[in-house]
Amino acid sequence: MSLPVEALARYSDLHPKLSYEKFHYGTAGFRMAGSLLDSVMFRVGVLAAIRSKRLEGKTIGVMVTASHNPPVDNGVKLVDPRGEMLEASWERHATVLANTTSTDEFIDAVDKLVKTYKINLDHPANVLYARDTRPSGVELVAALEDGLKAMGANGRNEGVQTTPILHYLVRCVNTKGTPEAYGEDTVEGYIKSTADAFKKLIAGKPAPPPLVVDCANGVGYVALKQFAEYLGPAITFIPMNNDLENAAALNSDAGADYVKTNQKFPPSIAPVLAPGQRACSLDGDADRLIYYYLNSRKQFRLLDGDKIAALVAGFITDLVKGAGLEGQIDVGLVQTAYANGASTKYLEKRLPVACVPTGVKHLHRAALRYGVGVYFEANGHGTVVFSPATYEVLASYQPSTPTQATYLEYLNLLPKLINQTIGDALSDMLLVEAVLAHKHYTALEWDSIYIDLPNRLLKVVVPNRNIFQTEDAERRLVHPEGMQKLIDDHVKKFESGRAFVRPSGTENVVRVYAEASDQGQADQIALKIAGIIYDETGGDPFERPGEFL
Ligand code: G16
Repeated sequence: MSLPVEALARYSDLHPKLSYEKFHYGTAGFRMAGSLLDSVMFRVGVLAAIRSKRLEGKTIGVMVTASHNPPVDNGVKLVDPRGEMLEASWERHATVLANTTSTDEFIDAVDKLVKTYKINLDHPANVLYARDTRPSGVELVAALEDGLKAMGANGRNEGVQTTPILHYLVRCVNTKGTPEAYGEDTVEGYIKSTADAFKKLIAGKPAPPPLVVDCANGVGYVALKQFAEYLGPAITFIPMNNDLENAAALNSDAGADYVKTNQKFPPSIAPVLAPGQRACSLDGDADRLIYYYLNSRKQFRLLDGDKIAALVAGFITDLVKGAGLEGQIDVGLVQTAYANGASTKYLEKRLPVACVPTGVKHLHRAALRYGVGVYFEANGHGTVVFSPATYEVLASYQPSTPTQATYLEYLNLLPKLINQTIGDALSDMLLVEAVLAHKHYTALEWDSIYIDLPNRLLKVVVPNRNIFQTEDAERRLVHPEGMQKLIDDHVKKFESGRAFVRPSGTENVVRVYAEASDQGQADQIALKIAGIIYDETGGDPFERPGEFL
């Protein structure tokens, strides 16, 4: 079969590129105002089909979401056959195709891609896709489908789903009938197997107290309802921010990003929490999870991705030791520069810790190097991955005592509870609740594992964020020249001061992170650096004047 040039041209003409727009496949795919993405979606459809053919018909996933971004934004990312993020080298191809300026140029670029990889177009193309609750998703999915039609690809539309469910389904479809079969390739199958593993893991433990879940007015609420059905009395949820009718409500004064960035309760949650009661927030596509609670002094306390990582890594390390598998299974942790310095200090004393650039794909890759790799970004993205060697050890190990056998049983349940393709806020939430039940921890006890250094996160709108280039896992700037020295000179004036600047991959801003021994100092560092960026680039230090973001 040759490239279907006529169909490509016909469909491509229906989705012309806006001449002024520059697209970039960033941290989490393409992401910007939904109204600008029509041509991108069509081209992503074509690219997904080509990638599938390249992989001899393996199913490729496409998720239409802008996650934590405001409701007017939308986005799209591709998922590789194992449910992981698109291979890095193909991100460049996505960017190239999205930026071709005419149908002819687009078809030439597609042709070049096919020839470069010597892709046999006779292979079938299979693409599984879903979208979040954003209204713009409807038309964008239609554009994506035109891309699939142009290539004669088979599409499987999963409708409105969370991002982690899409990733899971892709892996299940591709491993079906193989020794690596990951599970039943249905949403129901996923929910049921995850819920079953949770119920087994907490059998005999005190039932967790009712949990307030902020659904960010997004698709996470749909999945939470499904989970609740299968979990029955094992755990009770109090869903909040579950308005799916009002599109403008998505992520508005709600959700994991709101809580983490503002370091405060979503306004709707504060009045319903009793002191000590835990609550958690999902984000717009339910792949981030942040916990928090009200302490006895009626203050907000954050339990972010770092605290989740410490809790989970500690639990797994205990299980490995308890089962007598120390030395046979190595547990490691992966963080980014955003990890609170206190968490890194605490964790480094207990297990190997790696630091990588922001973006799930980087953390995931690094975590695969361990027997059990735990990774969490401070913003609540994360999961645990088990290596093939670990699966083998768990399957063949003969425990010597009943206690070891019990720990082994718990270890064997974890891979069934955890979505290993990408972090799922909901399965992560069940994991946290199971660990807390095992450890008999209250929110306060969990919080006390280590004490966070006060910190501040700001965003600065700059004329061109692409001039910001980093090194050392984004901890230092190499460009604009001289800016890192200005930052260093300022930060060294503060005890325990640490700060870094990096361009966002999902928003048109530069992010500033600062931490120090007290909040006033962390704020001072962050503000000063925002000022430096402003002076050097002519940026706007605040997206909304006077407010920390
Ligand atoms: C995406 C990525 C995350 C990243 C976040 C913020 O999350 O998947 O790994 O931490 O963007 O990235 P940046 O600081 O580059 O904007 P999400 O939840 O928005 O898809």
